[in-house]
Amino acid sequence: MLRYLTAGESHGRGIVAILEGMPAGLKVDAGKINSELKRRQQGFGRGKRMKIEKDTAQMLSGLKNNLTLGSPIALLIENKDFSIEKLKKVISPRPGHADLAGVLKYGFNDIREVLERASARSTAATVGIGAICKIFLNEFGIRISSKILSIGGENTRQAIIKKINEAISKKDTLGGIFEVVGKGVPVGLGSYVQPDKRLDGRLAANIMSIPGIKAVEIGLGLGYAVSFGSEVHDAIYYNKNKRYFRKTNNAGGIEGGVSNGENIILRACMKPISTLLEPLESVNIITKKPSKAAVERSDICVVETAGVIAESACAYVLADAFLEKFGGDSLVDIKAGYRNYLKRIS
Ligand code: EPS
Repeated sequence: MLRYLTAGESHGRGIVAILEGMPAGLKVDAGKINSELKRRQQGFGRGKRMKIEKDTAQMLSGLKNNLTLGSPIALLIENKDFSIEKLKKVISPRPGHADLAGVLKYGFNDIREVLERASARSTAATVGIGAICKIFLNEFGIRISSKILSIGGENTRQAIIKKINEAISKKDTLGGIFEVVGKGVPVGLGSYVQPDKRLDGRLAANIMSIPGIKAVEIGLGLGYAVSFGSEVHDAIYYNKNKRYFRKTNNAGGIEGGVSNGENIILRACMKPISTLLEPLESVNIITKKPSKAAVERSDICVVETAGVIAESACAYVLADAFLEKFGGDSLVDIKAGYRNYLKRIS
């Protein structure tokens, strides 16, 4: 139903995204897109680049008078730092980054040719697209949020800040775990009829595609492995308002690859940023001699940012699944279909 493509290098002219499949008649407030882009740039532990860039989206197509036309929506986020042609050659791959695999795969002798596109700067495009998907989902009362659960093993704000300060002073980096919650998601998004229609699979794939993410769990996730079935499956009840409900939500709002009407809950682990100011051992790709890994300007900790990007990835998947279920070319038709569906299942 929905699809998107991104383009752009970290220090190229800008980051571009094209989203296709949004129905006509959706009011898109550019301020909402820009506030999401701003959220992506924030968080304790971000690096110097975020002081240079003030990400804002220029809407190039797909809108007239702030209303979607049903045609592809293209947006551009210009880079203030577009020094790509002048930047130094990089010859010592950073462990953890795409550097080594990238030069070998594409046949480059300068890691710069890899890292410019592999950079997480491209996630500005994901967030721009996600913001439009959030605006769409909000029309149906669906809201997505995220929060940090832990950073470097610490889980209180004070201890987290202390740990990040420790990483800064040690010239090191930190990862952590964040949680994303989707509220107001109706029962019936996704399907069990084909593996690629399963909502949990689609969410996990899109979250795992965010640079630096190494694990995703839905609901109780890995916790399921240590319990009896009777302890973890969410018993079903029915109330006077003619609604099925659960007292627990270990399933994270998805059963059989289909949303079950409870909140969608997922957690993901972001690894520590791989550019280290005190670099690890590596190898010079020209001489093959030992050489410390390259040092590029980077961040110390971006777990909060990863949460914002994951919200966008979820918004994209939920909007896609929503359009698959209630699809139509215009928002009015989708709303009518959605009302009918709610009536039928009540
Ligand atoms: C990022 C921009 C990048 C990095 C970071 C994320 O800018 P620069 O390379 O100029 O500092 O700060 O990218 C990475 C962590 C990475 O590994 O590539 C951004 O816009 O979020």
